[in-house]
Amino acid sequence: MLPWIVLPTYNEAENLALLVGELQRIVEANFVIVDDHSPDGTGAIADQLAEHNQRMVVLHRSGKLGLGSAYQEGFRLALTHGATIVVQMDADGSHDPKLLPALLHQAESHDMVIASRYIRGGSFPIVWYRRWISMVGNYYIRLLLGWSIRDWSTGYKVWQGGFLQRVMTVPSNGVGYAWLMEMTWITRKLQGRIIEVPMRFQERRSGQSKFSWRIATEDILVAWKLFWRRSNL
Ligand SMILES: Nc1nc2c(ncn2[C@@H]2O[C@H](COP(=O)(O)OP(=O)(O)O)[C@@H](O)[C@H]2O)c(=O)[nH]1
Ligand SMILES: [Mg+2]
Repeated sequence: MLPWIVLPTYNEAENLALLVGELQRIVEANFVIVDDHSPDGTGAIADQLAEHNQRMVVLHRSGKLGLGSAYQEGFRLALTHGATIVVQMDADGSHDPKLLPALLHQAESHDMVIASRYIRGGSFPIVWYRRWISMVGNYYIRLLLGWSIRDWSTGYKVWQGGFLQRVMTVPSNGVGYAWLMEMTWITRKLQGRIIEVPMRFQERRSGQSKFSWRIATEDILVAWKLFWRRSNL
């Protein structure tokens, strides 16, 4: 069974085709692109790509509904098709496709594989204030939710389909980036087998980040909610 790669997009017109091309050279896979009616026409580019690839499905949503909710829809679709391995990655070129074979290899013996910026060998060479926000934010999440995970907020992960199905049945709070951390928290509570693999994060290839203070606030609030939930799933 081929892996399913889920790519959420919002204004990634200049990045999407390049990324899909790179991925196709590296792995044979099914694709789900979840586009939130990007004003820059990313949705139409996704449709063109899908015309030439029978293994690609494009989900068009009515508007910008959040990164976490885009992943949830993409994951559900992949799982409905019986996915045994599901890949989660950004569509802006920050997550290196060349790392994917190593992540897939680890997914043979783990339920969730984290591409991690914060273990030895990982790095995060982006503009200083974003690096600072991520490092401080991640430190704060580790204080609340646990030291055993080094990178709580990465968006590059590989899941075993059966385990992901279980994780998806647990109610979650986050609809934005906070959901990334929440999935890791649920995985730990379900005693999933987790491994972190070092990743050299790259600056996005083109376009602008959708990160905002509203998203950061959601992260902080959800981290506290999870802290108070403790072991209650
Ligand atoms: N479908 C969808 N994709 C999103 C949304 N917000 C961000 N993305 C995508 O999620 C990925 C990560 O977003 P990005 O702006 O690069 O965040 P950053 O890496 O934290 O700066 C990119 O592929 C975005 O296009 C959203 O609301 N809906
Ligand atoms: Mg990015």
